[in-house]
Amino acid sequence: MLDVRTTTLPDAQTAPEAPLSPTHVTIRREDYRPPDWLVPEIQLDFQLDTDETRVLATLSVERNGDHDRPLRLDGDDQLKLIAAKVDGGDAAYRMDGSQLVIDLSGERATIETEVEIAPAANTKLMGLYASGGMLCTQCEAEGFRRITFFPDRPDVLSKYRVRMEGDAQRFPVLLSNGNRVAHGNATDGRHWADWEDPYPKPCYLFALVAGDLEANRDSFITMSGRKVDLAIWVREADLPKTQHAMNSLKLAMAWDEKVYGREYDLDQFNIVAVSDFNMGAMENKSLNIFNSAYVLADQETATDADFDNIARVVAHEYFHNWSGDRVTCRDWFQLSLKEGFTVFRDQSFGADIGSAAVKRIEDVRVLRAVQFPEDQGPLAHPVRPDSYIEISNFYTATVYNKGAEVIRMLHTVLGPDKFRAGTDLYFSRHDGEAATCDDFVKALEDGSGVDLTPFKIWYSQAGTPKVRARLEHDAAAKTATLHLEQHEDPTPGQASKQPMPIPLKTALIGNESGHEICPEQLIVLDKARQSVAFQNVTERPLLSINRGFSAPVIIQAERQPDELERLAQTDTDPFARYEAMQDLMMRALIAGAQGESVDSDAVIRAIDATLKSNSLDPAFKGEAILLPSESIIADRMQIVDPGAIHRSREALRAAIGSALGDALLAAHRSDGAPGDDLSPHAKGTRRLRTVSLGLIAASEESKAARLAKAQFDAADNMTDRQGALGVLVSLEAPERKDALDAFYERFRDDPLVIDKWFALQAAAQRADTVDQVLKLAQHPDFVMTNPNRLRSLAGTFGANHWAFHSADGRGYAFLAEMIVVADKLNPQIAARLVPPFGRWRRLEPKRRDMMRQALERIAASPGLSKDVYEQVSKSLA
Ligand code: 0A1
Ligand code: ZN
Repeated sequence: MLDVRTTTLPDAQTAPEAPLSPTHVTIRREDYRPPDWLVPEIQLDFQLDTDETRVLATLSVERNGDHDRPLRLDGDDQLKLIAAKVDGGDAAYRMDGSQLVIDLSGERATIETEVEIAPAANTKLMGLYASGGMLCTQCEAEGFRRITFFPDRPDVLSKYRVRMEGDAQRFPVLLSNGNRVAHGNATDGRHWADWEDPYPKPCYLFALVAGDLEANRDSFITMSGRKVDLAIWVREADLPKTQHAMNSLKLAMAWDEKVYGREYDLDQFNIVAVSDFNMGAMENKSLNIFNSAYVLADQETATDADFDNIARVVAHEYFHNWSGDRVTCRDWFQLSLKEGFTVFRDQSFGADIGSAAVKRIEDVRVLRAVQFPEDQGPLAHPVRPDSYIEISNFYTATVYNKGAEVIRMLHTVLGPDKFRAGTDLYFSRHDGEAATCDDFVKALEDGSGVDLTPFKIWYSQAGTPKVRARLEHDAAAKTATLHLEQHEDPTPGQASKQPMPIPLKTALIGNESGHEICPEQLIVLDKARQSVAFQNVTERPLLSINRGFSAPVIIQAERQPDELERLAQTDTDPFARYEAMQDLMMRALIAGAQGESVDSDAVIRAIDATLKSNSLDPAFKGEAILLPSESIIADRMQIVDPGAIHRSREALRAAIGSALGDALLAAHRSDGAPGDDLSPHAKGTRRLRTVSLGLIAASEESKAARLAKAQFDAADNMTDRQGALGVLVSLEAPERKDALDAFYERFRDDPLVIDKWFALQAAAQRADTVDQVLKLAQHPDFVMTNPNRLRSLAGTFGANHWAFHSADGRGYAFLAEMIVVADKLNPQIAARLVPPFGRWRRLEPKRRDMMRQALERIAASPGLSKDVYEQVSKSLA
């Protein structure tokens, strides 16, 4: 799973083809060819050691089709080849780059290779690497070639038998995929274990773990009555923090049976937490490996958002057992086949176990904060990309989150029953296969009997469509006409665009009655322009459109502030109410940023009514009164002046804070949320408490500092503590340093909490944030080799719009330097820091030049990885 944690502040920023390079090859989807050789079986033998591990691989290979091409096994400069044999005799092989090439005359052969690798020196964290004394693997997308020579592509499926041997003291636990079939002691204090996975799988799903770990054990009885042993493996001291992950796993297993009819298929399911991990987690068959941030939680150290993220990611990886493992991808261009679908599944799970309305708002907030900018910038690509230089760069919000929106639209147009018929057919038709996005849509069509051809354009056309909407009312005739127009801007490599089918859930709300005078209907806008007529419009109608965010588009609706204000109070769809508030705020914020006069009264009245409403739950209130972030405002502007946007937003926050001081204080003080209560109501109460505090701080700094320090000191949970600190870090008050120091002292031995300490300061809304961040980069606890730590400082800073775009250019210089240094250790993580630079074209001229120069400096640095090269060259193009 991607790690898309946005910043932790309650009211902060949320988080053409590249020029040809002689060394970096572009891979194209249209060049796909089935594999020349298949590998039905593989036996791996590991002699494990942190510094030097030996890997003996025995592959049974079979010619695939009628051709005379040689066997090509992918490798990597990390592999030291010791020996290679064909059918027991020395092989005549040659190297072509990092590929091992062997000419074979027969239809099948047995290939043996022996290599040596150095896990402790593996800072890329791809392949076999060391983390905190243990050994673990990460093979997706192309890490298996850093373990042994193999056709490292997802359409080569093999049955795996694994023997692992290592020091019994240092590695008492030895895990791999499938079932442990034998184990025993070897000489010299070593021991071994044999594992067999009965399900053929691509090598990206291979996993191995060796370490000194303890398990939280439990079991699950499947719908057919089989008992599955569950284990979550962590360091002994962390065992008390694993119960939430275990509960989430069991909920997810039951949910997938109920909603998709999918049962778990092995007798064991293991999760292992590691501290050094490039992403969120990985769905290796029956041996999921997790970033410890998505496993470990307790009341004192984890926020409500952390608890929710753990449930989400545990479910996501578990759901991959079917959408990813049993049915996998033919090639990496099809990544969204498993990722978009699995994100849709984890989002639906989250909606079912919590508040569906709030979950939808949160998911859309992430989409807008991360995917919309991607789709509108130089790194825009379709959900199913056409080409890549480095596939790791395509684990993006477009493939994951927009991919999930595409599945959601298919679900919307088919309805739940037909959708389920389609997914049943998909799983049975393609079980054990490597499939494509087209296969998925075909199965939905065949299962439902509905032609989905027009929707396929969502896989191939990049960019976020814009929809203009204008409602015309004829009071005398009691009719209304909705005029819709769609527009798609060009994106790199796609100069001209086709209209797309856009499913818009739409209703008309009566301005006086507040009722649905025309009930919700699904309009599919599939032409450039379209009009829809409504009858029996008995009062002034208010347009409620894209309800539930039924399509991932930007709606530009002609609605007056008074109409939005009314919709914010009356719309029968909670998402549309939220949206009306956002729209109202956005208009005021853009006007302010453009130096126009701002009417903040409508916003203030809408927030006041929301806070005082008896029918809304606190979680919804907390979301609804949150202003759009500075980067989301920037996305809506032609020319971006980050300073002007910041001032506009702060001015509106201050106006709200001073006008609604009492209501905000009441919301801040609302109690009834003890730290061990994780119900939606308690979580919402905590959220609203801190969001309100943030608005109070915008108008009364010293009072807010006192309140925040009191919240911080009294907190019996991390949500309140971090929330208070998140407000304090942006203030000029003595309480700030006291709280930061106290937090550090208390949690200095807990790396996940110290990540928060770094992130909070990197997200601070202060004039001196760049200075603070530069200082933090010199802090003894700042280590570049740990992806979580690097992200908490550099990643959070890149998402802090005002600070990153500091007028003197030092924000750009800092992040550029971080990228260049990180690239030497871990190119994948370095490349993930590049996207904030993609906005340079729309910046005011001074910043635009400085930003472009920073990108050029990165591009000119010697020995750049293909990961960073691809992102930087595309950003400059
Ligand atoms: N498939 C995983 C995400 C993932 C991708 C690449 C990785 O390599 C560092 C790790 C994880 C998921 O979606 O859960
Ligand atoms: Zn995934």
